[in-house]
Amino acid sequence: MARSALLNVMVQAALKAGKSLARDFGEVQNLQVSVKGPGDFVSQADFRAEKIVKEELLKARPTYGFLGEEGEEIIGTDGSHRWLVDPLDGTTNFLHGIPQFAVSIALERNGEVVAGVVFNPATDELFTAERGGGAFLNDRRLRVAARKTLSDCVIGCGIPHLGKSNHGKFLLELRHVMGEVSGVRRIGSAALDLAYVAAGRFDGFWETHLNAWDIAAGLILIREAGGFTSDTDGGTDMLSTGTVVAGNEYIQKALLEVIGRPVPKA
Ligand code: 2AM
Ligand code: CA
Repeated sequence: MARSALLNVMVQAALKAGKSLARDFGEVQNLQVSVKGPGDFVSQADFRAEKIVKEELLKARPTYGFLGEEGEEIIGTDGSHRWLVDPLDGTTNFLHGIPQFAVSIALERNGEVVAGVVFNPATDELFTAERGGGAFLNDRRLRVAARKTLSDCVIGCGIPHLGKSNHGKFLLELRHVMGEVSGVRRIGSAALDLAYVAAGRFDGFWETHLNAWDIAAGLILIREAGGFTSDTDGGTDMLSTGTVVAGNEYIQKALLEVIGRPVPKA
């Protein structure tokens, strides 16, 4: 597997930030038992990781724009390139000592995602993809799962929580999906969920109310692994709508149809 210089920059930034997160994750496990809990500490861990990623990326490409979850957007002098970065996707897991979180880094060129890296430092799994070059988990080439019928499939999703407005809509989608598939899973990191679709671990995935930095890297991983993605309207505007439906060519279509079904008659 030959990585381009740009992808190497992204990988180095993800590994360095991942090292910082892994160290902080160890501390979270200690703080877990205190009454106050590790809340403030986790916000610090988040900022530290974003700072590392930002420094690494801007050192290598000083003219590119940068949009991260934590800070103000930097508008680059090179108007055609922008980094989309989530330094800690799966914050709730991290806070609770659950080892399912990731650094997610994507590169946009003229509004299109051309490279992506998702790194889970707790499992040392590094997912990478660049346009036309395929998708990889560490050194292994990835391919989406080949199952063609929903009844054989394990489908990932995101579940809304306190403060989100879409509880009723999600329950309706889940009601339709769970009646058609062999299992539904919820990891809690959209970046990892999408990487799992690319790796064939999940046959499909859907979630709404996401941000561009949660999904940009995962979307190219899936595309380069031979999979398909759309927003919940069937369009290609996932980064702006913050909604994703993913799978191979059969399951993506089937899932889109199932989650869009109307309320059943009583
Ligand atoms: P985060 O962990 O970086 O917040 C969980 O369903 C997925 O939704 C995660 O990828 C999570 O990213 C993302 N997400 C986006 N906005 C969120 C929010 N306001 N609260 C919780 N999760 C959010
Ligand atoms: Ca996120």
